[in-house]
Amino acid sequence: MKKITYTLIAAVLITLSATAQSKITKIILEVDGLCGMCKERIENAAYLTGVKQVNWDKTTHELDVVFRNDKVSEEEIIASINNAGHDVKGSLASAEQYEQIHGCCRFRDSNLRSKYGLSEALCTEEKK
Ligand SMILES: [Cu+2]
Repeated sequence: MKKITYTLIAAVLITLSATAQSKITKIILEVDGLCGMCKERIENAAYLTGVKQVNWDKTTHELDVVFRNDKVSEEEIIASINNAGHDVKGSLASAEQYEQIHGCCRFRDSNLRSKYGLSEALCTEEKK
């Protein structure tokens, strides 16, 4: 009986410490994009190991990310999105990274933006 009690206490302690260690973080990033193809590209880029949930809203441009901060960092997620060619508020994609973006997804193009009813791009330097 004593042994069972100790085993139970040990099990409870292990469960408690595991819960304390797995740190689930939720962040919302503003990510520029236009269409459903952008959504797929952005979400795939953000879905790194340790990321539990991603959802980019085409209208609000908000990307919800739920991740384990002991497995992956916010910086790594942002870097991956930039690497896929998309601008994140506070961290724009380089010209080379943006170059990979498909012609119909050129979210910095002011003509395309107005077609989608979008206001000014996060990247205001380059209008092409
Ligand atoms: Cu697109």
